Amino acid sequence: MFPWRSGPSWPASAPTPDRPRVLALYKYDACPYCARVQRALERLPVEVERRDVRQSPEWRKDLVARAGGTQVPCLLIDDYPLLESADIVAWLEAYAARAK
Ligand SMILES: N[C@@H](CCC(=O)N[C@@H](CS)C(=O)NCC(=O)O)C(=O)O
Repeated sequence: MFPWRSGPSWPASAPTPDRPRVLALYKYDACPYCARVQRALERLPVEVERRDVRQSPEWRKDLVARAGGTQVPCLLIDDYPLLESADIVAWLEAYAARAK
């Protein structure tokens, strides 16, 4: 009836958050959208490797290769690059909830 209220907010092509995944966050500290994701990670019991694209040109190159651009934050879920901080936080919340 209200399709926009049902289902996840992230792209349907993203891996589902219902089982263990390998996670990495491409970010840099001056980015407010990255800070939003990092704040969520402070309260969620989720292990995420941090990959700072300003501290490491290698991680920046890796981000471009995987996501096709330099936008951060980008959450790598297994091999899938999820963009948009709101979608990333929603996905991480669902991922944290799966373990409960
Ligand atoms: N709507 C995006 C905005 C992300 C964004 O604008 N990130 C900036 C850094 S604060 C960025 O990556 N700019 C470089 C680029 O887009 O290539 C979100 O909420 O994640």
